[in-house]
Amino acid sequence: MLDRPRASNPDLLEAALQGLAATPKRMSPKWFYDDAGSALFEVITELPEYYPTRTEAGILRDRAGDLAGYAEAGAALVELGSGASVKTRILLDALPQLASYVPLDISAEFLAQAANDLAADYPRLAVTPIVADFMAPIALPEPLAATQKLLFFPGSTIGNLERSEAGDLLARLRDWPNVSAFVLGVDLVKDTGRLIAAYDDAAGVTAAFNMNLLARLNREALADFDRDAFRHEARWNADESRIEMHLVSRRNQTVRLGGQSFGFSKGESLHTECSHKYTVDGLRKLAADAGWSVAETWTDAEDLFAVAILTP
Ligand code: AVJ
Repeated sequence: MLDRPRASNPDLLEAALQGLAATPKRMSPKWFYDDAGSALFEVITELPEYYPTRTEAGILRDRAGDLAGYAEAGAALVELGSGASVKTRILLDALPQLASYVPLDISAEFLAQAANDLAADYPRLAVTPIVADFMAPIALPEPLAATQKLLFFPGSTIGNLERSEAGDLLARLRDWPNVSAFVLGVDLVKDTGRLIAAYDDAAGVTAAFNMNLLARLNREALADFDRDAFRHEARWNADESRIEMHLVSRRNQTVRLGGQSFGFSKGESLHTECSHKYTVDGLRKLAADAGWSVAETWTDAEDLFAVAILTP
């Protein structure tokens, strides 16, 4: 047998081989979230420019009293894309009747850590994390299917999906059995300068978060990206009403990955993320088209962010 180097992450390698061969070049934002990327994202959520996290938490704290009616005793809180599970605590504090917490996340280690921390702070709760990519269909373990569920999808993570994919996901969740309600957080369309600043912060944390993908590709997918040869860019795409993150090549260059070569011309970008922004009406329509009833749409005083309460 030849002793050739092997990619430590064949799924990432395969995704990168496809994404770099595409025009324009692109990668799914799900690849941001290795341990370093997940930790950088937590730093982003505390940046002065990054308003979504603290704004959504404020809405949830203000409305916590109104949430109590949406889950019966013994219900499970099921959170999609749970990350560090910070906002979860607001719901758990407001809903003492919840008996279990099921965080779903793509980053296994981060998920285990967050689940452990939460379980330690809420001894009443059965915490059962599920490593899953919510972009793909999720099989519910049997006991969970039969339990009443309050779904929680905060942070405007749904904004990473194309509008049609977001509709598909909402429709799939609508088919889950025994759901009492769905708490969905969505970032709103606003002044472009404010949006760009949130994705290109002065301290450069979002740039580091974006560039971390190149480090990950080098480490896990046999690539030789020169980080100094790319720069972070946040763009507002008005036609699609979304922020896009790009890694823009500073010069003509060739990158090796998994035994293949990929040319980048100067100014060419690797498109790494879409973050779609909604209007409240657009959010209502998205949910209604997927078969949900819209019970509430709560916003903050500045209309930066919306939390919708959907019912089956
Ligand atoms: C986790 C997808 C909600 O789109 O605002 C933050 C990710 N990217 N800064 C977002 C992100 C750059 C974030 N979501």
